[in-house]
Amino acid sequence: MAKNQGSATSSQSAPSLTDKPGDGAPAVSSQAEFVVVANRLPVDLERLPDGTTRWKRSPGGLVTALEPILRSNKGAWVGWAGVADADLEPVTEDGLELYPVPLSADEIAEYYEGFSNATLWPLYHDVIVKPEYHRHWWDTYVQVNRRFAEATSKAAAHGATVWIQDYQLQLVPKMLRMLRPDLTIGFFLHIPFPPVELFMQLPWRTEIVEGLLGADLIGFHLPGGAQNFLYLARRLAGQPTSRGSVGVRSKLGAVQVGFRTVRVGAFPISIASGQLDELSRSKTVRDRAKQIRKELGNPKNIMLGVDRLDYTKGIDIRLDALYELLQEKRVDPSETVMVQLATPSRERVESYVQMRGSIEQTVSRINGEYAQVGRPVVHYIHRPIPRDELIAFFVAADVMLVTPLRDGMNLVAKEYVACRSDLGGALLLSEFTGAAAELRQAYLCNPHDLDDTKNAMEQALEQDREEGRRRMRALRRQVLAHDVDRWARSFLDALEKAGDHSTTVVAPPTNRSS
Ligand code: GDG
Repeated sequence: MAKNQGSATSSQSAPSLTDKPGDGAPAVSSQAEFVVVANRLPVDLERLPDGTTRWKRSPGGLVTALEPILRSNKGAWVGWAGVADADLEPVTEDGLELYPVPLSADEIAEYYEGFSNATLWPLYHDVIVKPEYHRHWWDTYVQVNRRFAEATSKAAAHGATVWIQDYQLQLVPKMLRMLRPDLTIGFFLHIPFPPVELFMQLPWRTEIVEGLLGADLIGFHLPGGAQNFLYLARRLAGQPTSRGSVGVRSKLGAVQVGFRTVRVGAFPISIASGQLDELSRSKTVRDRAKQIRKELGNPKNIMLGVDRLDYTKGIDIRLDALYELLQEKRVDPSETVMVQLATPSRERVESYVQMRGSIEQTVSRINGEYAQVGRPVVHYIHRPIPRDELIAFFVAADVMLVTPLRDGMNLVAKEYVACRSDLGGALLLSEFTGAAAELRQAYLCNPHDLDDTKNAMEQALEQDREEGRRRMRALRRQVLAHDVDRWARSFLDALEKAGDHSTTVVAPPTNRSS
């Protein structure tokens, strides 16, 4: 993708790109039978120094999984283009129909950084950080969700199937159903759904539950999330309120909302494991992995962390564990190196600014006390790195550190396993990730228990080669058999069954085996 569209007449703050036929990118021809709705489009609008703009592909698991389905079903994607105040017409880019939803700078601050990432994100992740409840953030969340629903309503053909993604858009299912009762609507939550005691804090808890109940199928990573939701649906949406809630009855896997049945289920997401396995076997990646080991001084053990810099990921915990193991001389700084790749994330949200400061202090403290000149113990990189380079790091690492306090799934754990066709390496994995339900042969730890985390880290560092191969073989069997393609198909199959008023069948892509 990333073709220069060259059609922008952009001002510094507000690019206005109106793609018409003949402007370089073809306009969208007709309504779509299958529509994906996500906060972000699978492409970002990039502003070039000369003032023009272009689409740059932002690859992610979701795009990889859904692209073949989109292509074989006249699919469209509704989402924000990543730039404030950009007024963009629907456009076909590299064969994908894109419906950009505009967001103003204020809306980004209140709907995205505010309600999504400083209210919902911490609330849904066990209130690791205190969620902030602001009425004006909520108002903007409602306003933006309505805009997404309206854009989707325009994009979808009669009887189409719509798949809405994640916590930023929890009101869209109900709003869309009111606009378009003919559609089959699915919703998938990529983060944990919290237990009732936490969810009940939310001043707008009833509206959120009712918003989700607009879908025909609501998917979570784990059965626990589905159960939490079922309980809340009965408790919140089941009682008649001044807002006029409808009566709700729930049983295992389904909620009865008036005459409609809403299905609820667990669909653990995965990665394009076959593709990653193949890439990691290439000579270029293998050579680069060797070179990385050499650049790090060929230490006996390389430990690796790969995360968005987020307080849920437990980066501080793995650093504290390493620090204490060094203090207790259970880890030798002359033969152990840790690499932490930390992608910048949500840098304007206050709790992220504070967390970054404290992590960087711990890195300095460890290096200050244990590094030699030219030989840091912790290598900390705070910028995104290219995909191929990331794969080479996975191949090079002896121990992968995945220690979140709470994580919906954690794809990094699965990516590491997919990259280890040599059966080398060990995975340290927090019990509080969705991935831990599947990756039982990892070195599991409770990240709230520093001693337990230290012990598991030590065991992973000292694992016997044969034991390591046995564990990795079992982990790989799970990850290679359950890939992201299988995830998408299982959700869409269930959605098709759930949407009894549907006239559309979402066909699987023709070029894949099942
Ligand atoms: C949310 C949920 C759930 C990271 N740094 C770089 C880079 N990455 C890639 C990883 C991985 C992805 O980003 C991160 O995915 P995670 O699943 O680990 O975490 P979240 O971003 O929090 O994702 C999570 C997920 O949604 C899917 O449902 O699993 O629980 O929180 O693919 O490899 N990629 C590149 N450079 C980097 O520096 N190229």
